[in-house]
Amino acid sequence: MQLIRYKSTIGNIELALTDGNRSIGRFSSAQTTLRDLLRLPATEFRHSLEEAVQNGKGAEIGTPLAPIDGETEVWAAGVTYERSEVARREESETPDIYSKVYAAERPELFFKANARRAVGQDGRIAVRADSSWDVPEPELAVVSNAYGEIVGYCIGNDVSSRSIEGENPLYLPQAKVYAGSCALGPGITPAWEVPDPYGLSIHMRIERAGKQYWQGETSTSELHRKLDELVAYLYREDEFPDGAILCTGTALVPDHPFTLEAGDVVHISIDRLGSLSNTVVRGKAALK
Ligand code: DO4
Ligand code: MG
Repeated sequence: MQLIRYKSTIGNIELALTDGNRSIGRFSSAQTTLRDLLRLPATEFRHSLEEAVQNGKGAEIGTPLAPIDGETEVWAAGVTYERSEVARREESETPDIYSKVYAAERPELFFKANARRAVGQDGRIAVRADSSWDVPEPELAVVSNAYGEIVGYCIGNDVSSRSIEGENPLYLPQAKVYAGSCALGPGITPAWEVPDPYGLSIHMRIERAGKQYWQGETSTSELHRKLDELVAYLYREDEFPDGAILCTGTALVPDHPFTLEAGDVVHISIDRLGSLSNTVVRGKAALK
């Protein structure tokens, strides 16, 4: 089951529960938002979804949207897989900060996006016009409510500039946060339907000019941190009244000289969470 946000044929933004493509549940109020649900404790969140399934199927699903609204924030963790630690050391003039943070008790967490910036299934993602080395980062994203409880999971793409990050780690916000840098989707799979989040395979395929150009696979079993520990650090000294979506780091980093190009299509799939596909454009003007 997935909690999907979509635009209906008459232009309303609605939520539905699906089994992939078909609606299998609807909320009693068409005005229910994800933010409303993320303000609930986990037990009530579950009850709302179960009640929506009891209400029976809803209207046909329209255009999919990113599963985020209101003031929910997207954050991301860095250097949580060995592959990421090695790749950052290779690209950086200050390699030891990456080995230190990989081993440290405190994780690296950074702000990534908000609802306005995130795109969903089939939305366009972007590489910066002023960057020369760009990659997608397929990540398991953890959805937590206002109380810091993990209520679901989705796929996240932490699209990043490696040339800007590699030049100086203080440029991280510019390498990570810009128009078109975040994709989420296809929907939110409830936490109780993912009994082992440390046993999910993650697959990424990049298509260029209609042909497969790069592909790789990994598993969340390689994750060097615990998901509840990452979420606990995020909520330690901050509040998220509309919940948060935390991308938990990448283990798939295409080797140099791979760089994303306009027209590439990035397909990410994660066990139990479905798949997320996005086409790449260069520069914010191309997103309009
Ligand atoms: O330290 C830079 C960010 C690393 C990152 O985004 C990742 O490991 O996924
Ligand atoms: Mg990342």
